[in-house]
Amino acid sequence: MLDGKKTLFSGMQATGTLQLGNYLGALKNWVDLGDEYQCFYSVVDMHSITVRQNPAELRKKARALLTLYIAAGLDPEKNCIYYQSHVSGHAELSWILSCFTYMGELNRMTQFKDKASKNADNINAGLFTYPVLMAADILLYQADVVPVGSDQKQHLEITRDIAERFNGVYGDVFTVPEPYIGKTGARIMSLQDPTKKMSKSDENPNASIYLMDDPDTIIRKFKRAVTDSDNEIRYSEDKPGISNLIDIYGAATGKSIEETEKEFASSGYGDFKLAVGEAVVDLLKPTQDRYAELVKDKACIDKIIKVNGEKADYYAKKTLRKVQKKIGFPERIR
Ligand code: ATP
Ligand code: LTN
Repeated sequence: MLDGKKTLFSGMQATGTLQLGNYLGALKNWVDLGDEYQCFYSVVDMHSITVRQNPAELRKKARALLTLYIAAGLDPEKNCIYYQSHVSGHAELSWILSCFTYMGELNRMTQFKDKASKNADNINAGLFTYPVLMAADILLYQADVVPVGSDQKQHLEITRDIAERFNGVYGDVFTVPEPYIGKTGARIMSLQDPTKKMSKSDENPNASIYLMDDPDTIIRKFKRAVTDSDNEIRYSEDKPGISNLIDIYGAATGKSIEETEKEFASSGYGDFKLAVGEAVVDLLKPTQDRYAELVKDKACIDKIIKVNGEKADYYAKKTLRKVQKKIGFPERIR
């Protein structure tokens, strides 16, 4: 709760080109939920450097991501869309919260284990304490709700534990946030290995649909999607490829699993894959068109970055000062 309004916070790392899972699992819900809350959407570039980044590329990807938030339908007048690195409160609160987080808790994080195994030559302390920075992001804005894909559920649980632990010592300082995980699209799987989640850092470009893929590429990737050898469009654990396509179709069109199974009861895989591809092309087109327009207006994006960065900083400072006072840091002399 901030200024008497329920607050929503979420963010994405500027680690690559957004893929369909980011859109269906997160971004789409941000747009759908936004009206009810005071919203903060961050490009979490400080999280991105837990994996080595090329500086020029990081800058480019961060700006593209911020522009894409707006292109997807987030209004920068109503929502605070900003770079995490422009608000120093994230790092300051993260340090404080790290003193309220246990090594044992961080050791259990599956994303850490996963990323550490993929980056064996750079298992840095930031990768390990990543969830503390994420907790700081959320608690800094007193967020009530955090829309994310289901892979982030564990990070939300640790955020809640840290907030409750801190509140237990110092009184009601932080709002304890709830995750919002959509009913459809919360875990989109790779098109090449449907037992793995679709991820922007996947090396195989055919495994993911990127938000900026053109229609032909999208259709081609769906045609090549790995499925099983029978020809029945049915949602089932032993049919992960087809079940993933049914999920995608449902999330893109709003149709339930049953409706989709019925619609394609007498179709084969070829027809179904084409229909899924066409639904995704239609879903992404408005965002792609708006993005192409927005990138042309450099001054407008620059202004959004400046104004919203200052707004986020104002709210972050409010919480930070409260926390510092509770802890016993000396007051500033003005
Ligand atoms: P990386 O490959 O760099 O780990 P990622 O593609 O997994 O990146 P993140 O930046 O970690 O994406 O996630 C941004 C948001 O998208 C989060 O809310 C996350 O839960 C959601 N998300 C990521 N992948 C998927 C997916 N396959 N299905 C549904 N939601 C997803
Ligand atoms: N950890 C998330 C990105 C992230 C985030 C956040 C999401 C960082 N801070 C705060 C929601 C709220 C990820 O890897 N997808």
